[in-house]
Amino acid sequence: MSSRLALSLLALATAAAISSCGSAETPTAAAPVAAAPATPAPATPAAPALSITDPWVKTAKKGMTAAFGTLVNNSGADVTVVSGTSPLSPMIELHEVVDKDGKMVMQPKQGGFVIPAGGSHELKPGGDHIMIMDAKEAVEPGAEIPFTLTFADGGTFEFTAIGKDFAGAKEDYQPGMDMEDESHNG
Ligand SMILES: [Cu+2]
Repeated sequence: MSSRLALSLLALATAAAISSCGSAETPTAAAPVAAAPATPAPATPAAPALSITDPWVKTAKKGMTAAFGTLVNNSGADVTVVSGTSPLSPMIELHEVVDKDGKMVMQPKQGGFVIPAGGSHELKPGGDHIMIMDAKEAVEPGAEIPFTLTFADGGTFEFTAIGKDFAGAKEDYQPGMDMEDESHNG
């Protein structure tokens, strides 16, 4: 082997060593974030037209009692509630309280409860209420009583009202009070 050739080989080896050391740098750029799987947005059902705030039922023995709460209309159109049902009683009516010759009496509300678009309608002792005419069992504090309201357009709304003691209203929803005679005949 000539000395020239040996030098050339050494030069090649040296160059190779330099170049392999020169690129020891590791990539620091963060790996691109994997694109999130293209999951379609969950199908959100249209918000129900109606909701109710703090629904409750006056505790009672069997017989008459009433349900209250604030009906809230989440839609852009008026909602009219025309009837209601509940497993508690086969007879549910929508009532209002009116002043008849200075006496507060309750009676079925003609046309039902109208909840204005984007507004609310309060059901409260002494005012509009969901009348339970013939409860088949006692309503205890904390009881959960399901109700279904039906709209004029045939739609329905279900909620659960909670049994609650209440003694602050002028009217009494127990049978035997004089208001019953006036308001529940036919
Ligand atoms: Cu009533």
